[in-house]
Amino acid sequence: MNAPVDFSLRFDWRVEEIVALHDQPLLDLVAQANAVHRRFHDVNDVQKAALLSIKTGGCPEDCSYCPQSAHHREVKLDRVELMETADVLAAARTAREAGADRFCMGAAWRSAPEGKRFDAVLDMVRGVHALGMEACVTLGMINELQAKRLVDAGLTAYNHNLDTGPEFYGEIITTRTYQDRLDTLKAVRGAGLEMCCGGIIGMGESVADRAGMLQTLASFDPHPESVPINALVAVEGTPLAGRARIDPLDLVRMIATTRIVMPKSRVRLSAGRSSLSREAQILCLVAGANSIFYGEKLLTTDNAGVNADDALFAALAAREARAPSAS
Ligand code: SAM
Ligand code: DTB
Ligand code: SF4
Repeated sequence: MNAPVDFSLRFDWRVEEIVALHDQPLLDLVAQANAVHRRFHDVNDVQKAALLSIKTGGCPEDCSYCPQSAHHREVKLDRVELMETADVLAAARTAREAGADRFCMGAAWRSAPEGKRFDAVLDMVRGVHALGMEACVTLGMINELQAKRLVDAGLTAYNHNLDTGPEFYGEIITTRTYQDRLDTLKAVRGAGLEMCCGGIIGMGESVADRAGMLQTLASFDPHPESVPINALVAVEGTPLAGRARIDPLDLVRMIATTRIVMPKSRVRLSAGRSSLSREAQILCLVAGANSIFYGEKLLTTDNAGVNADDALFAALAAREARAPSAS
């Protein structure tokens, strides 16, 4: 017999409960996640979020997965200082024309700077907002005053990932703590911004670590409005370069579990999509993902590509009625 599906919004999930959900037979897990998804969302509404790196490389943090860390000198990456606002807005316009609903801007900073550069980011946010798109930024740590200024400029959401569970975190990043991340998230919520917060799988963490991250995320009341789930893109020159790609079905399990513990959130199938087949991506959508990064590039690495994505959306659409064939 199938277990009854729990549709309640809970903020008190225990790690063991999340592990048990995650590890159940795959078809039970996907069926539950899909039932929760249908209860809370229109399953045909898949958000397209465009992503642009507005300041690239040279970051003082030592995140092991990240090609933009200045600690990883072997990575082949050109540093680019903060882009001109006009160029950012031209990219936003192109993304809107291609069908993106949200425009996300990422900067390789440990924390958002004060002064001219922050003012420039505020201008970018104002411009994206004026285009009628949702605006999201990820600038590293911010305080509540900066968060409030971003709200006034028309920002929809702030992205700041926990990346992994609290116990594994120290294996991946040593230059800032889990608590630093939580403090920024508090500033984000305190200012009334939507919270975009998720993490990465495939860095060598256990299922309990993945569940630990979901438990922390699901303890926010309300839950983060969006939850990006990234599969590690193992970039040459980073300490995680040698890591094998995760099994796509591990991503399906992670997405399904995320959907069940945070029923109302937008779950974003994020980095790593370019190595998934069309069918694996569709399985992720069946398991509760309802947003993707759309565009040729993520921040510094290749994304799935607009042509492949247009084909993906075409495959998802209703089929035109066809005349019966003569043969
Ligand atoms: N510097 C800011 C910060 O860390 O908050 C913003 C940019 S940072 C690149 C945003 C997120 O991208 C990280 O928190 C991480 O989850 C994700 N990310 C970075 N490199 C990645 C990789 N190689 N594979 C998968 N996700 C990655
Ligand atoms: C998120 O969770 N994933 C995006 C976005 N938020 C900023 C970034 C993915 C980066 C992948 C590696 C790269 O392209 O540099
Ligand atoms: Fe810097 Fe963000 Fe990359 Fe960490 S993830 S090295 S903070 S750009």
